[in-house]
Parts: sequence; structure tokens; C-alpha cells
Amino acid sequence: MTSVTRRAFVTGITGQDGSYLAEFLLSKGYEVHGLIRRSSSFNTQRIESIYQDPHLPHARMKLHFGDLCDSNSLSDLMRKVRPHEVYNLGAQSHVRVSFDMPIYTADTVAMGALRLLDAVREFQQESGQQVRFYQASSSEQYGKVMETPQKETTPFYPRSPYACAKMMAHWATVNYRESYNLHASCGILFNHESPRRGETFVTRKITRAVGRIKMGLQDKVFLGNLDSKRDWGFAGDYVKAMWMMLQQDKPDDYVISTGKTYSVREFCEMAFSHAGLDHKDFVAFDARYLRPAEVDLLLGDCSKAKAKLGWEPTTDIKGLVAMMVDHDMEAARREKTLRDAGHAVHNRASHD
Ligand code: NAP
Ligand code: F7E
Repeated sequence: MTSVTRRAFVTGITGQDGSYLAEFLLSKGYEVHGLIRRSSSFNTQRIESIYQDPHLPHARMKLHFGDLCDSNSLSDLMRKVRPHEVYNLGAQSHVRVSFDMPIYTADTVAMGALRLLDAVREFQQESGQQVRFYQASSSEQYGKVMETPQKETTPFYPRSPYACAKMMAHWATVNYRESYNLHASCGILFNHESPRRGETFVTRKITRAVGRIKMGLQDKVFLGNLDSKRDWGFAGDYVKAMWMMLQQDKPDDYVISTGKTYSVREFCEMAFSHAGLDHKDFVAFDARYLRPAEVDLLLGDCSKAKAKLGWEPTTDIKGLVAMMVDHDMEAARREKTLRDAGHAVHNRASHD
């Protein structure tokens, strides 16, 4: 008997989580279909290493143009790809930026999830093929926290347009599960980071600055609130939890976290000291990075995921900091070599 190749459809495949998830699914034998946005410059750097020419007969990774703001592209792709699993990771995911672009954030995050859910519902109904759906919910939904640590039963209290939009996406997913017998699960993921983290999120901003300061490419790093606390894990661990949720007989919602929390200031201390530097010499304040409303403390309790999925984080904060700083030191070293080579060429040219 030949087994059917499982097909996964991933929105946000060019992002941090999408790239780790695509690698993980390929390693499990899936055919992976990713939604990408048309861009005037390349937006596929994070998936370059796993990109396969779609013309190759055995290519198991395929990219499709589309957008969460465009229902037609989503419905068409459901019919074309006929996925067994759909992972909705696409989003305008920056909390600070969501205050500048609340409507666009709601369109991609809230309406985008609803558009995709509806395309999945329609495809499942028409084809009779069951589709399992994962929604990227967020610890930001806990916002001004109602209890600590936060678990699946903790009431939400969003503090940004991003978190409000994630609330709608979360409840729309629950509603489609209850209304249409959709195998739809929400992963309430606490902050997770990696060397692939976007460069304007605080951890990566710090670790990049450490590398560049160490190499003499930058003098300081300007940050906002150093007192907020986050439960930071490793993205590579977290994408496995997404997949595990869709392998369960019944859909459900799960907190994914490490159960440890640290302030932004503590993250700075750890990252600079990993490079033999004192953060106090290099961190400066800039009010532009403050938010109109802040989330002061996040700390997750992932006992349900441990008990039901058998999921556990493998990377602690020390390991995460070391991984990110080491990566960014190497990147800064390369940047410096290129810059010095450029200067050498320039100086030679101006002497000729
Ligand atoms: P990310 O690196 O910012 O990636 C976001 C992805 O969404 C990118 O691939 C981006 O495409 C895509 N995207 C943005 N707008 C889109 C649109 N209108 N249509 C289609 N795709 C669009 O985010 P991440 O850190 O990987 O997070 C993945 C998901 O988990 C997001 O939904 C995020 O909100 C959520 N989440 C993240 C965390 C975390 O700590 N990382 C925690 C909880 C939940 P481009 O590359 O073209 O910009
Ligand atoms: O901020 C403070 C900032 O932008 C963390 C997204 O993936 O995780 C992420 O959202 C903290 C905040 O992440 C700067 O005020 C200080 O208190 O790295 P962040 P976030 O807002 O927690 C959640 C779970 C998601 O779902 C989101 O998609 O750091 N902070 N100074 C700063 N933050 C930034 N970005 N830049 C600063 O200069």
C-alpha cells in the first residue's frame, strides 16, 4: 500500500517561524506549499537554503503568490494545493508598528485569518477532504495580565491593535471549530526568538548591536522600556508544538512557553556579557521606542502542552542568548571584512 504524501499550506513562510516550520515539515516528508507576497525585492532569504526548483520532478517545496488581504487568492490556492494541514503564520507582527498602522494590522491579522478560515471551510465542504488548521495566537492577547503565570484559561486583556486583531483571529478559529466541525487549533505562543528573528524585535536588535559594537561598526543601541518582562523561548522548539497540535485527534488551544521570565534589561546584560562587554556602556534610551500602552509582564504555564502533546522547550535563555549573539558576531565580522575591503578598493582608486 502506498502512503499519501501529506500536503501543508503555510502562510508567513518567509518569516522567522515559517522558515523553521517549513524545514521541519520537509524533514517529516511533507510537501510544503508557502504563500508569498509579491515584493520588489527578494523576501525569501530565510528559506533560501530549502528552496527547490519547482520544475524538479521531486520538488517538495512550492511557493505561491497571494496575500491574506486577498480572499480570491486564498480560495484558489485551497483548490489548487488541496492541503491536509494549513498553518496561518502570516501577519503584520510588530506590536509597536500596529499602533502606527492599526487598520492594516487588523486587515492582515484579524480579517486575514477569517478569510483563510473561510477558504478552508469552503474547500473542506466542497471536496469532503478534512483539513487541519493552525492559528498563530499570541501571549500579547494576555496584555495587562489578569493572573500570573498565564494559562489557557486566563482571560485576555489586549493592549495593542495587534493584540486586539489576534483576539479576533483566535475567537474566529474557535468559532469555526465549533460551528463547522473544523479541526482548528490555536497555539498561544509566548515570545520566541532565534538568529532569524526580525531585526527590529528587541532581542535581535540587541544581539545585532552587540556584534556590531564588538566589531567597531556601531557605538550604541537605542532602546525604549527596559523594565518589561518576557518569557523568551527558541523558535525552532516552538514550531514543533504547532505541528504536534495538528496531530491530535481533537483540536484544542495550547500555551507554548518556557515558564521563565526576564526583563529587557536582563536580556541586555546577558547578551553584552556573552561578548565580554558591559551593557551599561552601550545602551541608551530613546522615547520613540515606547508604546502608547505596554505589556509589562508575560510568563506562561505550558503544563497542558507538556501533558497532552508531550512538548517541552529544549533551549533555555542562556542557550538562546549564546546562539543569537554568536550568530550576530559572525555576521558583524563578515560586514566588517566587506566594509574594510570596500574602503581598501576606494582608497586604491582615489590614489590611482
Ligand atoms: P514574522 O517574522 O514577522 O513573519 C511574518 C510573516 O507574515 C512574513 O512571512 C510576512 O511576509 C507575512 N505577511 C505579512 N503580511 C502578510 C499578508 N498581508 N499576507 C501574507 N503574508 C503576510 O513573524 P514570526 O515571528 O515568524 O511569527 C509568525 C506568526 O506567529 C505571526 O502571526 C505572529 O504574529 C505570531 N506570533 C509570533 C510570536 C513570536 O514571538 N515570534 C509569538 C506569538 C505569535 P513578508 O516576508 O513578505 O513580510
Ligand atoms: O518587544 C520592549 C518593548 O517588539 C518586547 C512579537 O513577535 O512577541 C513579539 O511582541 C519588549 C516590549 O516583542 C525596544 O516595549 C524596549 O516590552 O521584541 P518586542 P513583543 O512586543 O513582545 C509577541 C508574543 C508577538 O506575538 C509579536 O508578534 O521590549 N522594548 N526597547 C523594545 N522593543 C522593540 N521592538 N524595540 C526596542 O527598541
